Amino acid sequence: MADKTKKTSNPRVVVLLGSASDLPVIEKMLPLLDRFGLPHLVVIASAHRQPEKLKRVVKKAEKDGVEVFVAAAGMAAHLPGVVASMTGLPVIGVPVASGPLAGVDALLSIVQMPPGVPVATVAVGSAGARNAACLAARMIALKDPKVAAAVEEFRRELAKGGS
Ligand code: RP5
Repeated sequence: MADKTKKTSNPRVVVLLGSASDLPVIEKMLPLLDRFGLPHLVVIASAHRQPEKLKRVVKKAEKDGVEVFVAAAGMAAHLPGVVASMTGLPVIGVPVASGPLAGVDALLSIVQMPPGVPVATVAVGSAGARNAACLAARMIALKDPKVAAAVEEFRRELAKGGS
C-alpha cells in the first residue's frame, strides 16, 4: 500500500486513514485545517492491516506534541477506536462510505465505543471530514487565542452565507 504521508514537523493534528482509498473524503478537510492555522500530518495506517505501524505513528505523534487525532475509515472501521485505545488525547472519527452498506457500517462501528474510550463521531463522508477539522479547531481554540479567532472568523463567514 502506498504511503502518502504528508510531511509536517510538529503537527498539531494528525489525520489517520484506513486506506489510500479514503483520501478523497479528507480532501476538503485539509484546507480547513490550514485556514485554522493548524499544521497537520496525513498518514495511512490501517488498524487491521498495519497495526504495528499504527501504534508507532500514534506514539511518535504524541511525542511530537500532537493535540488531536482524526481517524477516517470505512467498512468495519476500527481505526478510530483503536487509536482511542492507544492515547488519552481526543480522537475524532470520520465514517467513510466505502462498502456496500454505504457508510452505515462505519458510522455504527465508530460511534458505538465502550464507556471510557470515547471517539467523537462526525457525519459520514466529506461533511463529516469538514466537521472533524472544525471540531479539532474548536478543541484547540480552548487554549489558543489565535485558533479561537480563526474559528470565530469562519463562523462569521458561515453566518453571511458561506459554506
Ligand atoms: C477500511 O476499508 C478503509 O478505511 C477503507 O475505507 C475500506 C476499504 O479499504 P481498501 O480495500 O480500499 O484498502 O479499512
